[in-house]
Amino acid sequence: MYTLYYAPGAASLAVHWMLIELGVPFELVKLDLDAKAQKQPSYLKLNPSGVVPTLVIDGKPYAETAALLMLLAERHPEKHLAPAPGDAARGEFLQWMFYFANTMQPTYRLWFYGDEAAGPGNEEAAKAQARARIEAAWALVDDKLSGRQKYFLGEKPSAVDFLATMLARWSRNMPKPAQTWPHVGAYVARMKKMPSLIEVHKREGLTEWIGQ
Ligand SMILES: N[C@@H](CCC(=O)N[C@@H](CS)C(=O)NCC(=O)O)C(=O)O
Repeated sequence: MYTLYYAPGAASLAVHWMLIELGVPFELVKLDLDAKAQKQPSYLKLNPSGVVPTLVIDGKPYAETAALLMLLAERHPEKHLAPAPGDAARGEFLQWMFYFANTMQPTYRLWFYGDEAAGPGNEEAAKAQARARIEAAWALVDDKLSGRQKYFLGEKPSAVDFLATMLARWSRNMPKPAQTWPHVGAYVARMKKMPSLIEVHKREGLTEWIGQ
């Protein structure tokens, strides 16, 4: 049994979306981030970093969005959301999962939590750095998507697409949203047609971005 601790539109969205796509039973626990529910002692026992998501699997809590996507994909191999070890596509799969988790996602944290990285009063400088890095990252991704494949690994979606699409969504109110790049724009338009992505927006009460 799965229990996902989440907040609407946060990093938990990719995991919630994948649970829906997998069609497995799960429970949700919504956290109010503005009320700092993620910093309460009871939650810190599950996730000592005090962030969402946390996914409890058979009573044991696990964290880190990209790891959770990889774990879920591995636990449900019949859905083919991750190439198995030894598969020719495995290297590219790992590369892009780590690119988004390790290179791109932290720059969004810098954008949304500028004071955390640069100290109070330096938020604007941190955001300017973050913006430049996020835009450079989307330019690189645009180049990758300029080939003819529909998804990151080819003709079928994988865990990479769940992470990449969520990160593209996060740029929606930035000066240059990810969809501004032509190949990313075409990719995002394709992803937005995925019924499970539309469904997770409904379930989290999110109206922005998905219908645009
Ligand atoms: N590396 C973590 C980052 C998670 C994260 O930063 N989550 C944000 C929401 S998108 C959060 O919980 N923010 C509340 C806080 O930091 O207090 C992951 O990928 O799961």
